[in-house]
Amino acid sequence: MTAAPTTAKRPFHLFLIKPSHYDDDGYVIQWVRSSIPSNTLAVLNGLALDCAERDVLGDDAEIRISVYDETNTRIKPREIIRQIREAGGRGLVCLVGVQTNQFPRAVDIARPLRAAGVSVCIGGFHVSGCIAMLPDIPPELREAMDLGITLFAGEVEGRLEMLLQAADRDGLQPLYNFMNDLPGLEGAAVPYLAVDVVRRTSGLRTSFDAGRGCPFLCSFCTIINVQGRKSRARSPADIERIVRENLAQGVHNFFITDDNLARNQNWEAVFDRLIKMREEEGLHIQIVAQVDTMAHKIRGFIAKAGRAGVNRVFIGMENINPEALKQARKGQNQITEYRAMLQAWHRAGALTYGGYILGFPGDTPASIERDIGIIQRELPIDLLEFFILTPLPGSADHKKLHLAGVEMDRDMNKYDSVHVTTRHATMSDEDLQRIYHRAWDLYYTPEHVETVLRRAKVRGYSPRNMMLKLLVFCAVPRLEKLHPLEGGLFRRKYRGDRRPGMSRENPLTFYSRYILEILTKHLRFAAMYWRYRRILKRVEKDPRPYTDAAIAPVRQEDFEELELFTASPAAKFAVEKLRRRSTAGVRPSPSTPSAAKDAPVESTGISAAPLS
Ligand code: B12
Ligand code: SF4
Repeated sequence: MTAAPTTAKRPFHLFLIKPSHYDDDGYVIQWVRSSIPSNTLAVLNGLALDCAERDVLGDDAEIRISVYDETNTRIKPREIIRQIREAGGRGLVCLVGVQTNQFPRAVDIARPLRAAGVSVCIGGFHVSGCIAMLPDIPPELREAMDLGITLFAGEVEGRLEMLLQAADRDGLQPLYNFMNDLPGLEGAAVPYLAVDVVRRTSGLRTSFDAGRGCPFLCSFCTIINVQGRKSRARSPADIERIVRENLAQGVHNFFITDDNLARNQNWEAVFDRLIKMREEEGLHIQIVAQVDTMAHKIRGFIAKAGRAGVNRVFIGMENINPEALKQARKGQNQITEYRAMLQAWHRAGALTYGGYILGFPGDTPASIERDIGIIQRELPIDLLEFFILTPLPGSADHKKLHLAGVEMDRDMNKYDSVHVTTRHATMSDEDLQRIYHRAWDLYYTPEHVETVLRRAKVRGYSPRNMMLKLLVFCAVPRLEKLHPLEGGLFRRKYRGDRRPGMSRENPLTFYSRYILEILTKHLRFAAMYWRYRRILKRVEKDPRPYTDAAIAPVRQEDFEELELFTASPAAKFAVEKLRRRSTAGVRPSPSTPSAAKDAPVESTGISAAPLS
């Protein structure tokens, strides 16, 4: 992974490391193969390659770049120190894309490096989010600066050159703050990971961000406060270049990491290019994308997405209770649109993943259980992923609690959306944590797995493919107590890589437990696979036609008949409001930021007309 030295120039070692975080036992979450490559790593690598090509440290210097993702590679600080010292050169270790939950681990990696005098810089959402939203620098950032770590807030496009030059002359500042100056992305060096780095993840899939920024205002969201609400996009020509470069190295699968591709100002031009490449040149391109729940209202968006190769979409559904959505300032999510929206994605051939948040003020274990049942029966979502409502630094929610002095967990490692980090209005921490873990079991029951497979068969989606996706998605939370996005193939644990403050275990205890764990987890996985396979066989063999309330066409009567619209006063009110608006002929567009403030609704949800 280290670029081989080519000349006798003085070396400058640039290490780009994406840190992982600790599990509840204090071991680094690490796999032989992790699930998704880090896009931040791809972005930083693309920028670094560009700096190296332009000789930004002078003709006499050679920038040697090493790229590591800790979720699939063990980081050995001693080895980094040795490499820098042996080459007699200078160097910089960049800890990249550091989220809040990864900040403690990033500092632990940095500690021995700093003790050896190596320059270290940390950037990513934790630093940027805190600097953007908090009146003071929080203690963990201060502690990092006290260790001599440089913090970088903001985006590094157009700035890496300056940073490398400062590191080369030992002149790094403690804090760089570019939060008020978001760079344009047109013409910026494109994200790139060599295929040997991509191979360390499963599925040979790479990623790129086609753009940044989202117009909406969700209170739990960090993105709008870090990357802004205005769409900044890469040019369609750059996107084509990224895709072609990856096709040339045999990578055909892409995760477009835009939080909301539907609001990328260039979506249509980008899709048109991809459609041309697929339909005219016959290139094999498959895309996973993230979109909002009103994307089906953008004329042509879903149909073009399907033709461009989008075969999986993550949809921020968040909740089916309009009251919860309103509290979270997610008024653009209209439950009256959910069925039409999901059906539109299915018509385009895409598999749908719904993000679902637990822990809104009105939630109780009973209401969560009821709502999951309604989703199973009435919404044609394929995979559902659960998160605990978390005050992530960088979000309006976090700022509000911080300013009000409300207690939040001080251990940043826990801010991964699967741990409770602040008090809920009515549930105890234990109750919320319990119902969070139970939610996965409630949704992924054998009966519901069968239903999802039957629905897939009806629309011509491979039930086998669907079965495998369901299996992997529910195995990680069940077996590892981790979110599936943090999962991978074959868990690695190193006795010496335990969180400081937690004792190093006796080798006998550590290895015997590790082996036992591997055996039991694999046996449980095999049992799950066996059970799912039996369900698949049953579905495949069954010749009877199938339908249910979720996949039936959207009708006027749904509003009276489906629990989705009658289970709570807020749901009934949402229908009432829609009727009033449609009678008045109001058609605000959800694609504009101002409309987002105002719970945008189009009137079509009330008719049975296809929506995209
Ligand atoms: C793709 C993605 C993922 C992918 C891959 C991770 C990755 N980094 O690529 C997957 C699916 C695995 C993932 C998982 C999770 N994610 Co995620 N993810 C994203 C997403 C959508 C895009 C990341 C990205 O590529 N951004 C574009 C890059 C270029 O931006 P960037 O990271 O900020 O980097 C720029 C600057 O910060 C700076 N910079 C960054 N690092 C460095 C380092 C140095 C030295 C310097 C100088 C500059 C610098 O320069 C970069 C270029 O301008 C973001 C949201 C977002 N819009 O960023 C959420 C986000 C980062 N994820 C988040 C979270 C919480 C998670 C999860 C815990 C699950 C969850 N609850 O969503 C897991 C954690 C698992 C893990 N091991 O990472 C949060 C983090 C918030 C926070 N305060 O911690 C975000 C912001 C979304 C949110 N919910 O608010 N995620
Ligand atoms: S839709 Fe909401 S949660 Fe999603 S990126 Fe936009 S503001 Fe954030």
